[in-house]
Amino acid sequence: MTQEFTVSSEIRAALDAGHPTVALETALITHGFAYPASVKITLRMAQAIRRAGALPAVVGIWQGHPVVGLSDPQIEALAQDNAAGKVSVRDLPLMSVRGSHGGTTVAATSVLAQRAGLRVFATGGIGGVHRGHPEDVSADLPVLASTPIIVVCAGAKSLLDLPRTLEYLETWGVPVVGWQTEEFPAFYSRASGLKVDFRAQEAAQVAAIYAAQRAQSLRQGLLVTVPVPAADEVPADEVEPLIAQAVAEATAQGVSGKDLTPFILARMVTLSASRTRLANESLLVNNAVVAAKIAVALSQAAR
Ligand code: PSU
Ligand code: MN
Repeated sequence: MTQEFTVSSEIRAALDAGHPTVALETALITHGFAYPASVKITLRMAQAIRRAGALPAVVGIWQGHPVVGLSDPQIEALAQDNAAGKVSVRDLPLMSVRGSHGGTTVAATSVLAQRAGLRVFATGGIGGVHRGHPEDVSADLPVLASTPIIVVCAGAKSLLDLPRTLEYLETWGVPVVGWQTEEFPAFYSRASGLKVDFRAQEAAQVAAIYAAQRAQSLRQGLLVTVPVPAADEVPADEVEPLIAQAVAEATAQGVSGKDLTPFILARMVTLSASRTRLANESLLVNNAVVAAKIAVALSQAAR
């Protein structure tokens, strides 16, 4: 039997030594950003994680095989491969037969990273319940409900149905922690009008919640939501009409399923004259730093 997944020697050594590590996804490379912005943002996140004292582990599918700790040349090749797939959990076994490259979503990245022994993962926005299509629920949500990993994000994009997304997380027992905020952030915007379950002021508190979850034998993950830095936010009243237009275009063109999120993201960048792309990049780097702080706090708690 082939190996379930490969862990790079650098990440293996860090895990064995109890050194802080942070997982990164690759769907944002293959489907979130155009080349070469896709590579640049991932390398910026990786660098921010290293500066904050942790080791980045980029997760993706290389020639059909899951890898935790892709090399920089592999990241580059993945980003340049126009045929690379968007890989969620249901796609993992299909990829092993296809043998092609793929970018892993929050769902697939969480599963692979957690099994490799990582406890923290930094991303942009999680998938959720789609607005107007409550039957389209991202696999990110059930995975969060069954995978003990800390996912650091900027909330969920307001193109989703945020109240329904939070209801799902509540039903399935996933705590939603606000990073120095009471309010659930809405990705491009800091405000959503919705509340988180707990406000954490520092990384040690997040590490303590995660430790309590484990001590209580809970299988859920922990969602940490960090507002986009104020200087780079696109306020909700500016984002809303763009989302409405992008969603209407998707419906008119029959875009659905796994293509919906990438389609809307790409349209948002065009419609906002790249302001949403800048906000997206800013929040990704910021989330990487917060995730690294949490990873460091987890390592210190273990000493
Ligand atoms: N949010 C972003 N950019 C992205 C994604 C989410 O800001 O590229 C990706 C993530 O990988 C997430 C996925 O897991 O979209 C959700 O897709 P879907 O709704 O098809 O599950
Ligand atoms: Mn979907």
